[in-house]
Amino acid sequence: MTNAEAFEQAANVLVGGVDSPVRAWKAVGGTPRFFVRGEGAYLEDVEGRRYVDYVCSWGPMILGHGRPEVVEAVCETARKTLSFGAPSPLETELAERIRSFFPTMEKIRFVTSGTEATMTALRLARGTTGRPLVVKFAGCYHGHHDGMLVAAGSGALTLGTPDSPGVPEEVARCTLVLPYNDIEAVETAFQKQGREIAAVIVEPWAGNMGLVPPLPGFLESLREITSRHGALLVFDEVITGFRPAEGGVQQKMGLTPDLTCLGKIIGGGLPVGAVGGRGEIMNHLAPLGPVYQAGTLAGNPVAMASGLATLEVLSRSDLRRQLDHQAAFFETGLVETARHCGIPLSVTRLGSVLGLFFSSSLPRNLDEVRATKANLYPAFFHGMAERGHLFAPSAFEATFVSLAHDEKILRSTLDAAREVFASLAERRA
Ligand code: KE4
Repeated sequence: MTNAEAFEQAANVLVGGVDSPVRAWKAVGGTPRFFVRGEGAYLEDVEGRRYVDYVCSWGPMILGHGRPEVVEAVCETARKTLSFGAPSPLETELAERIRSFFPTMEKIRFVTSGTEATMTALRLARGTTGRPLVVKFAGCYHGHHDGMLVAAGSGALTLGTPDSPGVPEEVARCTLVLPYNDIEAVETAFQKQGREIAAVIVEPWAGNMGLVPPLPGFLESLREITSRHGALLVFDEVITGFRPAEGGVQQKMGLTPDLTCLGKIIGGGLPVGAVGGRGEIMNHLAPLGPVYQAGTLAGNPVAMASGLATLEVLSRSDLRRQLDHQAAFFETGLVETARHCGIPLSVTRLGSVLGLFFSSSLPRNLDEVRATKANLYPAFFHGMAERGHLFAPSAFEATFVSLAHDEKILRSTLDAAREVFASLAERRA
């Protein structure tokens, strides 16, 4: 079977042939690859072709595919149960492990996706403050629940408008969308509507428009403003959790959000999300409090075992140092290779997650990301894919390096990048 045949057959029953839109390659064109096996840094498609994988399932596969400790933990647990629908010590064990790295997550609730984690966090914020509005930032993605599928209103300070059919105006109007890194806009919003704002939700490093770092003082100011106005600060660390350090950005920068959302890595590839924070907030959740939330497979034992095994391997300092060293090597190599070929490329890096921008300067918000030469990205993507190196099928996603991406593999990718950058330079000449 070819990828084209697999795609045609899939599209006959799955909407767009996929179960998540970005996988359809619409942003870069071409036929998405259908995979049958992952091994270390590699994926193998239905045609038997192998690719070095820089998507890593959008973050969870930080150890690479098929890491023995994780597979063994999953198999051992699956032999006992696939799901209880009742409490198991594994949930407590993973929650305690997470709290040891994220002390701000005094109490935790597991869910089965990052979307559910942020949805629960914002319901909690509204439920505990009694306020209707939340603030998010353009270019940040917090999952697909209605209140987050909102575009900035006509003026930056007007209430949101739906960013997808099916999102009621009334819901969208409860979300204020501001420019990332624009603390003045946040200050003004709170001066005008502070009494109505329940929370500010932010990706502390924005991983859904490439990877855009916070400007110095941005996160600290968010903390000060929200505290001053009695609003909650929600860190969406679904991507950044365990990347720069085991305690995410909040540990790296010594910040204390009121609520934190995690996902991806804490499931090691199986469906897990988590929301956590001070007990005085979290205890508003059912069954202790009135804020309802539930889930059939929340805290699934096999997923818990996968997350525990993943975090155990990640806790080995020698391996974490190795991962960071590999990612730093890759970052430097990409910048130097592009410069050698005369291609404007800026790269950001947070531990082992990177952002690639075809621009000589680093963007600070969505408008500046859009102003980069993202039109070069599809040619880059396909040039690399043809050579067996698979990056995200969208310029607005991050690039992930796993523990399995050793220097030999990274060098092979840099060699391919040199050829692709050279061909891009020729086209531009
Ligand atoms: P999920 O519901 O997809 O597990 O998590 C939503 C989410 C929440 N917060 C952040 C910061 C996220 O990045 C995500 C999901 N990330 C995307 C890729 N950037 C998932 C990939 C996809 O949508 O197919």
